[in-house]
Amino acid sequence: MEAELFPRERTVIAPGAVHMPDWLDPDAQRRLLDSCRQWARPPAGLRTVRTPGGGTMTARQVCLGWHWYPYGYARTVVDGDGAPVKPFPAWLGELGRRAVADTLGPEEAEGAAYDIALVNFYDGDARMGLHRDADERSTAPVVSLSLGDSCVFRFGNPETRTRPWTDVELRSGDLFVFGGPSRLAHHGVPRVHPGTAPPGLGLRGRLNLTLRVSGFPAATG
Ligand SMILES: O=C(O)CCC(=O)C(=O)O
Repeated sequence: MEAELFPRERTVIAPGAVHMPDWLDPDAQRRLLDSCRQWARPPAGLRTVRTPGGGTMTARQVCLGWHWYPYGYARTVVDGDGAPVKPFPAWLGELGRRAVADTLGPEEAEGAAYDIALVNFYDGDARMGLHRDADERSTAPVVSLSLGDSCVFRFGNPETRTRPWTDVELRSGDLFVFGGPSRLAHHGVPRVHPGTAPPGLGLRGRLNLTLRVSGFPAATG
């Protein structure tokens, strides 16, 4: 990305919702992309998500730790190949806690046992409608990491799918964390800007990882 006239800075978008530009350096982005490529392989790999109304989500998805389907979690890909969900690696949980400590402070990160990752891949004109991440039992902050093409990330309010909202440009390497009063805010991706990924990354399209704490008892599911 060209040098900015004004450097992008940490911004509080709403109470408990923080955008931290360039949190992952180019090496960290490449390593995370390599992992995403592994996770995307079958079994339990990248899939098209079908919604109960008969539609499909345009972003394709792979899950770690717990498998998300509309609208719940399971230990196997109940709406796909039926394989066990891939494990959630300990290093990703550490990354999640560090992300929360760097944005909301160390107290917020304490005890946040991240155990779910949803990895969304946007190519073509994929996007994501406004929704809330409300299928988890824990109120721990959601950690969002972006790789590849930049996008418009729409961050709204917990009450309605309508305004007020704030449109934030998320670029490769950016971190966005939402917790506290913003944990259940509506959010979505109305637009991805094709061809804007850093040339050295080697990704066409956009990947987003959200890390979440399930709050589920370990033995169920
Ligand atoms: O792609 C993004 O930045 C948002 C992803 C998202 O909203 C989700 O996984 O629930």
